[in-house]
Amino acid sequence: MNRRGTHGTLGVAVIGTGRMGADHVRRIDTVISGARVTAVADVDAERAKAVAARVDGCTAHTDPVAAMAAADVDAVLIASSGPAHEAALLAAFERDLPVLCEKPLTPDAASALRILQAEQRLGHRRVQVGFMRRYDAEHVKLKALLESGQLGRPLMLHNRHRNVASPPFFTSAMLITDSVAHEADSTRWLLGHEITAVTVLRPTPSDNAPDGLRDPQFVVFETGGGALSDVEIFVNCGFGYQVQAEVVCERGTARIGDGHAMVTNMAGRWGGTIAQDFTERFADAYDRELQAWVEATRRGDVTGPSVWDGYAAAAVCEAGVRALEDGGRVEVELVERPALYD
Ligand code: NAD
Ligand code: ISE
Repeated sequence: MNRRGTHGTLGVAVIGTGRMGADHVRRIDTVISGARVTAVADVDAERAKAVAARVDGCTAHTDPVAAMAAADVDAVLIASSGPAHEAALLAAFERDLPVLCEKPLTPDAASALRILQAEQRLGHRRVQVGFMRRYDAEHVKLKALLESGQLGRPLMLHNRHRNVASPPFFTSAMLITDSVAHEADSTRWLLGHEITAVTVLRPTPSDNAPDGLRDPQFVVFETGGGALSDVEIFVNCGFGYQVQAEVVCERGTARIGDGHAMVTNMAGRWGGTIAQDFTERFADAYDRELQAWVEATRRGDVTGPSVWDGYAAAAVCEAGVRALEDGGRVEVELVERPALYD
């Protein structure tokens, strides 16, 4: 069914008006075309009201279900905290509303599997998961190069994922479930194989990490194609936000994320600047991600990272958390991939 809404544009209910939710509301309102925010919901009533007040005709709610039932809502964008995603997804499924769900789909494999089963009961795909790296120009270029076969078969992928500082609620497990979730997806997507096992090595924590936080960590993914993918995750590096990847193939290598868009020479030094957070580094990717979702939804289609991708990433992260806690290598357990996601 095409969804163009009563005013010719897609009416979107945004669930969760924190950092990402508020940024997505701004994006829909002022950057992308074909959609408008008609309702927002946040358990923090003041936050919801403040965000709604910036958008003409937008209503504010504390209950996500009330926002989905509000006038002129054709689709839902879920940007609440990870543990709240399952309830919001199931509520959207009850109304058969198209969804863009921020990563992680859900924080663990069991709840992600429940979403996979619920979408199968609907009988059609309804969800695009917010793995925005798939819309980042450098990642798209790297994927195309790998698919061209020019470099030969990928042997190793080296990833570096650094944040300036972690939020106060961050736990050692969240370095995997909230941060490395991105590499779980980008590894599967770039290499075209499922991740089969995870090992997590734990260097002595940085003195700059909050007490008790295991930061940094070094994660190794084994993949079904035989290639290895390693991830340095360091969420209190202090100096900037960096997401870099280098793939080593049989006939060459390719590297992205160095941020050398502009190099300056001044006073006997050369250099550039480093982005300070994801909203800066991935601004264009989020714009393209949302525009793609709106366009697909308006023509009655669902594209991009699927519930299967969200479930697979959750299963990889769950194995990663066990590897972090117990040490050693943990195999990833996946159910059989349903035909809906072929
Ligand atoms: P945040 O804490 O700033 O915002 C979350 C908001 O959700 C808060 O305002 C909170 O009150 C609200 N909330 C919590 N439970 C709710 C519920 N049951 N119903 C309605 N609202 C509820 O967090 P954030 O950084 O904006 O992250 C939100 C989501 O976006 C998370 O899933 C996170 O992993 C994801 N995220 C993605 C990226 C990315 O690069 N793609 C970056 C940051 C965050
Ligand atoms: C955050 O939730 C994100 O998704 C960012 O992209 C990531 O860099 C960060 O580590 C996460 O906490």
